[in-house]
Amino acid sequence: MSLSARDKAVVKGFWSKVAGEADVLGADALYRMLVAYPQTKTYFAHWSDLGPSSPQVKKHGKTVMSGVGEAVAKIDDLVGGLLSLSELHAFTLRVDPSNFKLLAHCMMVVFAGCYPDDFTPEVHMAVDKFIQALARALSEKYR
Ligand code: HNI
Repeated sequence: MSLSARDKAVVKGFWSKVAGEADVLGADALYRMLVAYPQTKTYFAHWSDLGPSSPQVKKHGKTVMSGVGEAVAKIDDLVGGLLSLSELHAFTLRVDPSNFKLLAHCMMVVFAGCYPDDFTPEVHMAVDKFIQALARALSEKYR
């Protein structure tokens, strides 16, 4: 399921609206993932605090969203653009790729909750396609 030119334009338009809030959105999505899918906490066992106001969750939420912003910029070649990030998750961090879908879902929930007017069904579809493509690109180096 590749992104059409229209999908890409919709994703870029939505991202330009939310990018200013990306740090908070990322922390929200990350915290939601840790609570709703507690098995994901295993990767962050070295953090002292996994709560909603944890500085580590906030900082990492920002980091993850900078990765998403980078992916928006590289939307025409997600696999190439995210290769080193994929290598990092596959070989160094050893994150099971099924977790990418869990975080992607949490991002969708946060987008919908924070931007009920902008997150129309059309935006939902395009952003979902994009974020699934991002998850696939991140899984690229696993085999
Ligand atoms: Ni992820 C580090 C981006 C999903 C666990 N992750 C990063 C970094 C970026 C990033 C950027 C920092 C890289 C660096 O230091 O060079 N991660 C992303 C993106 C997604 C994602 C864009 C999906 C949308 N990561 C996940 C998931 C998990 C995950 C689903 C586990 C459940 N990531 C990690 C861990 C680190 C990490 C663990 C290292 C964090 C640390 O500081 O210890």
